[in-house]
Amino acid sequence: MKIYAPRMFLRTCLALSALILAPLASAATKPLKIGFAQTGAESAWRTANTESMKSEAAKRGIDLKFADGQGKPENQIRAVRSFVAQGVDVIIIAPIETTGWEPVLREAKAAKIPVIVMDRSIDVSDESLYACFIGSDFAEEGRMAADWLAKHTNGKGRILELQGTTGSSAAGERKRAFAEGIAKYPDLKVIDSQSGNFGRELGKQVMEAFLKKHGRNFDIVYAHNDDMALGAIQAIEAAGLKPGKDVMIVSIDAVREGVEAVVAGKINCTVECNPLFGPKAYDAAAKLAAGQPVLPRKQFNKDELFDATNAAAALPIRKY
Ligand code: GYE
Repeated sequence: MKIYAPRMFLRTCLALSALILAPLASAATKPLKIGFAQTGAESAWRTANTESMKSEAAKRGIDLKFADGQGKPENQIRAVRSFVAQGVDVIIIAPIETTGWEPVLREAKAAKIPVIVMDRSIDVSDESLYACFIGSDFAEEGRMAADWLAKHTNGKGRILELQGTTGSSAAGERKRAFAEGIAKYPDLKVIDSQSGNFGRELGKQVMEAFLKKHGRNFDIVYAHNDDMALGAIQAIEAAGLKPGKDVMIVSIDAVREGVEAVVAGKINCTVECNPLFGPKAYDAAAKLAAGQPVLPRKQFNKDELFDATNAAAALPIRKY
């Protein structure tokens, strides 16, 4: 009897701990339910971003609710509201515009659903409305483009600017930081600036309008993304000019086609903006779902720049 007592005690302990641990273990293996409000499908960058988010979710067994905003802010707000109604564990947004988010984020907060702002930033008066930001430093990208241009033009040239989506942090910061970067060079000037909404077709149309308006009286095109630069290249070639030679072209994203255009000598420089957020975003989501904070609260990718000196070597190892 005496011999068996400790054994029985041990057995009881094991049975009890199994009872206690079972629900915890099943909570840990329950797939995370994540709502992702994407901007739309405006560019090659966006396609790579969506791919990264979907494939990484599949790899991790995440139950992903994907909403394509089709470029309309009201669609995104509606999507986030429906994620709240569905009771997802975490919400991720890639905001089209910086403004308009407060009411729906307050609803998510009231429902205790943490929100990750990814890619582009938002303006809110209450920073506690989202848990963390994971994205790119658009101001740094604009600065890098400006510095490259200043160096390769000896601080001289008339610039036509193709802006991204009006109201987006990506366009706003790439414009502002670029303007600041060239401000030290009085002979390097933006002579016209229009939105091409980050799209290839619109980039081409805006460039056609620029060519009609300015004739040959410009030297440089600064596009906020590769898609618009590639559209502009079509318009420039149709006008009988050589992109990369007659017109210097600087853009942002460094998607595969952009880097290929650098190798072909048609884009002079493209500043990288990495779209592969899947792993980082879901690491953060898992932490938040477990009640842990994501630190640092704002995380920025480090981006490179590609021009004639390094594009060819980089091409075979580009992942997007
Ligand atoms: O540069 C552009 C896309 O927000 C960084 O959005 C993103 C931008 C990217 O459509 O191609």
